[in-house]
Amino acid sequence: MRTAHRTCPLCEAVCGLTLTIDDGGRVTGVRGDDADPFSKGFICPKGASLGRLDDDPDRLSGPLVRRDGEWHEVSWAEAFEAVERGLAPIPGPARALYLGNPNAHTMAGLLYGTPLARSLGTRQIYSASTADQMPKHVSAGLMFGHPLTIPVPDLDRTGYLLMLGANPLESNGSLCTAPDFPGRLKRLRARGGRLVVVDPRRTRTAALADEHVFIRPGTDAHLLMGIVHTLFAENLTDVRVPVSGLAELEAAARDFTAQACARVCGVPAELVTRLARELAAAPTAAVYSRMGASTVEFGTLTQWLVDAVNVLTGNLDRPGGAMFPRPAAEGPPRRKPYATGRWHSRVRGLPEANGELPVATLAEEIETPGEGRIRALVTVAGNPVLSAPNGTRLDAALAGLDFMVSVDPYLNETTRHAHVILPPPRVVQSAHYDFALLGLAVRDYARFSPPVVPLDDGRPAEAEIFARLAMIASGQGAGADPALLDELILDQMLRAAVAAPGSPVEGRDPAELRAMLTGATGPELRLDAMLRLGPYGDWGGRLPWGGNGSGEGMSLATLLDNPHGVDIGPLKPRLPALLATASKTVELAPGPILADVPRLREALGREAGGFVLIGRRHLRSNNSWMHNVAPLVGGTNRCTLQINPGDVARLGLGEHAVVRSAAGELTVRLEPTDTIMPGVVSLPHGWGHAGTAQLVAAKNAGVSANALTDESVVDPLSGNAVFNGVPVTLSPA
Ligand SMILES: Nc1nc2c(c(=O)[nH]1)N[C@H]1C(S)=C(S)[C@@H](COP(=O)(O)OP(=O)(O)OC[C@H]3O[C@@H](n4cnc5c(=O)[nH]c(N)nc54)[C@H](O)[C@@H]3O)O[C@H]1N2
Ligand SMILES: Nc1nc2c(c(=O)[nH]1)N[C@H]1C(S)=C(S)[C@@H](COP(=O)(O)OP(=O)(O)OC[C@H]3O[C@@H](n4cnc5c(=O)[nH]c(N)nc54)[C@H](O)[C@@H]3O)O[C@H]1N2
Ligand code: SF4
Ligand SMILES: [Mo]
Repeated sequence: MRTAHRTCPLCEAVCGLTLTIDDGGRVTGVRGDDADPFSKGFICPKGASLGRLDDDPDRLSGPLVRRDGEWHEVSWAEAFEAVERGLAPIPGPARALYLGNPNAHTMAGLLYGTPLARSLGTRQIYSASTADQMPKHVSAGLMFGHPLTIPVPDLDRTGYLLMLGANPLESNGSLCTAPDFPGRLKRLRARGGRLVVVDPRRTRTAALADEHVFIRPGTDAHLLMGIVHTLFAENLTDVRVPVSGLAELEAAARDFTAQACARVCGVPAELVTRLARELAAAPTAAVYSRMGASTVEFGTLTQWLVDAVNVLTGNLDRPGGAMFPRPAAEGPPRRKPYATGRWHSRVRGLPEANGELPVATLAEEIETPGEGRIRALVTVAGNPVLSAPNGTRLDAALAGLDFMVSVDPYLNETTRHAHVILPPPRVVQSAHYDFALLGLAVRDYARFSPPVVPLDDGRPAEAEIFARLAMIASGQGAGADPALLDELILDQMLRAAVAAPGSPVEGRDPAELRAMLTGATGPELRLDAMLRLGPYGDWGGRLPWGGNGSGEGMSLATLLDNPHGVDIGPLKPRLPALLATASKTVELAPGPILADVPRLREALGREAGGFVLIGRRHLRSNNSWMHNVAPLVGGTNRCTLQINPGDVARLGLGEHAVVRSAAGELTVRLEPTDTIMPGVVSLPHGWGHAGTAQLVAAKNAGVSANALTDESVVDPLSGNAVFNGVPVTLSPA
């Protein structure tokens, strides 16, 4: 028996865990790491089940190859050869890549996703981002110049938090890395701050708030426009950062009076004006929104308005407001201003964003004949059959591919269509650094976890699987040495750094820098380089990393010496230096966004009628892939349709109902509850388990919400899927 420390990879809260490991390398106990300066011992039921997840007997222990409908266990060498045979005959433009959500939590996904995408030689790149937060990337790109320049609410210091479409008591937070989010919200209230939650359901987060506001799904942009209108109309604006487009924003908001907006949202007009006044009057305030206000038909407009309100109330980039983290492994600044639509999807002509096409168009890109039709697909850590809009259609499309390879620990609804499945090693056998999430954290903080248990003989790390796939895709063959790819990438990184004017290593010799790097593997060497080049790095970073006066710069060795993590301190103002827009100001009225405002204006005239569907998350679940861990399924974690009891009575429904949308129909079990607005129904996603090798999940199959969501409707600016506010009809089963 021994203990080991590791960051939890299961959600965005990056909690430190202390694991008990037995002699066989099994995880026998998990608790929160009290010595972690950021999470301070916090843990949730998912983190506590990490051992069960790690030990799940249904996880694949080695690669599988499908021949004539039968699965065969093969060696790793045979599996990579099968990938080469399958991929080589298919030309680049007919290949596609889908990267799922856990790639945001693995070093492999963040370090090799882009090299793999490039080596496939295609523009058919997809990810879970267009089923999630792409509207935020697009609004941040257009307003601040970089799609990752995303402000987070300064949770620990703010005096007023307006939260729209987020439920951190279940999700533990998203695009806002904050271990023990519930505790931080309670402390906000305890210090006299105010929390207002806007949600069509009275969630656990809403129950904890000072005020909960029901809103008709999909109408947050109207609510926020009403607030912007009021701020201008009542002279409440207090802009403290350099901006462009202030007058254009005021003009855009002119028709959106509190009365006009309130009608659409189903909220009282007095509330819209009061929220505007409270935000303006609060000593510090932040507006924060997530999934519920992103995966909607006005997703990008909503995300833009969130930050526009933060600017107008003087709260952007100030302590207690909405601030920009400064992560230790921050990359070099962007040079070219941000733009979307540099190319368009082949079938529907949807714009590229961040180099990706919308997952809502993936099925038709596979089905539709013609040049550039997708014939081969690589998926890594994704289950789009359950997570993409109209997953039913995608399920059928995947069955028609010439070749598919999936990197995933499970044979599931998506990977069953693959010809080759390559399972990554266990969580505890992988090193961990949160390249993405630490850039969204409410404190500047860094933590690296080396593997807790060594790899089994002959088993590749996930980074090596990625590197091998990339080398096969670029024609170097199944036998190429993956270390060569890491050296190539390191060389490019160091060359760019020494050539960049003002970089801490400007003019130095890349070979000399390469010789200084330490790390046991390619990913660790690359992390070391990024830390040393970063803002606190020992190659000339301008701040002491720990604020402890040591003056020592950050490197991989620093993090290995501090296994519980390093607290760098509270967020600090970063504007205007961070801005990468052409004007070097915050763009309050970017052209593409203004061009979408008429659509919002037209919707002012809409009459509410009929039912709309929204989603739901549960603390003991995670999208589609934790339903095979017995302690996490059952109880309240069930696939039911929440509906207001008044609607049940009015429609004469029984225990089940048939739900129909433009895309499909389902028979679902009802859960009447007055926590949901009349006219709104809520179904969690990620259920509908079928055709998998997961025994527990099969017994708790449920139905897939994405049999109802409609892939033909997207947020036009980002191409993002619309999961909330889907029109449906209900009838007795
Ligand atoms: N336990 C658990 N944690 C998770 C996940 C999980 O599945 N389970 N998933 C992870 C992932 S991938 C993500 S992206 C994050 C998401 O993190 P969050 O966004 O915090 O999570 P959700 O529970 O989806 O919260 C969305 C809320 O929006 C509400 N809503 C729906 N439609 C609307 C609308 O039109 N307007 C408004 N104002 N509200 C609306 C819903 O009722 C819901 O309460 O969670 C992550 N963490
Ligand atoms: N209706 C509806 N649909 C939704 C949502 C919603 O709220 N409502 N939410 C959307 C959101 S926010 C998201 S992010 C997407 C998620 O969409 P996806 O990412 O496509 O789906 P997940 O269910 O997260 O699938 C994750 C997969 O990764 C595998 N996996 C887990 N860990 C690892 C690992 O370390 N390495 C590898 N290689 N594989 C791993 C799991 O076995 C699983 O197959 O779903 C979206 N879909
Ligand atoms: S809150 Fe998230 S990071 Fe923390 S223990 Fe739970 S799943 Fe892991
Ligand atoms: Mo997500």
